[in-house]
Amino acid sequence: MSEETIFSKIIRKEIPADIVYESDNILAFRDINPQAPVHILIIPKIVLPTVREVKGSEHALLLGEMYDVANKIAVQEDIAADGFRLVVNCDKNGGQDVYHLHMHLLGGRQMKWPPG
Ligand code: DGP
Repeated sequence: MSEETIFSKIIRKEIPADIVYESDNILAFRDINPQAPVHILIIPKIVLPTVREVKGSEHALLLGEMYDVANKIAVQEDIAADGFRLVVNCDKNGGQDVYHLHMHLLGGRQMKWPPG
């Protein structure tokens, strides 16, 4: 997969971001347009444009690491005890704007259901 988005530039540190976590496979940084007191994007360093490109047989460890990172950051940001929300938008109806797979970690306030 080679489709580049702004997130590829953030991974390569060509544009700045407020990075809160980095490993060989994952980067996490604060969303530029936060929808909650804590709003962090957790992304794989490989380009998977949407959830539809995710294959359990190939990406299970990577997805597992994304959840591990979400839990780690939730503790780091002091939102683990009260709870938080993880969101992955997919394509037009899902409200996806950036076509590089990302998990939103949202917390620090009461979330509503159903989401908008
Ligand atoms: P989505 O709608 O699920 O594709 O979410 C994309 C998110 O990415 C959106 O909440 C805003 C955020 N975003 C877009 N461009 C940038 C950027 O250049 N820097 C940072 N930190 N966040 C960005």
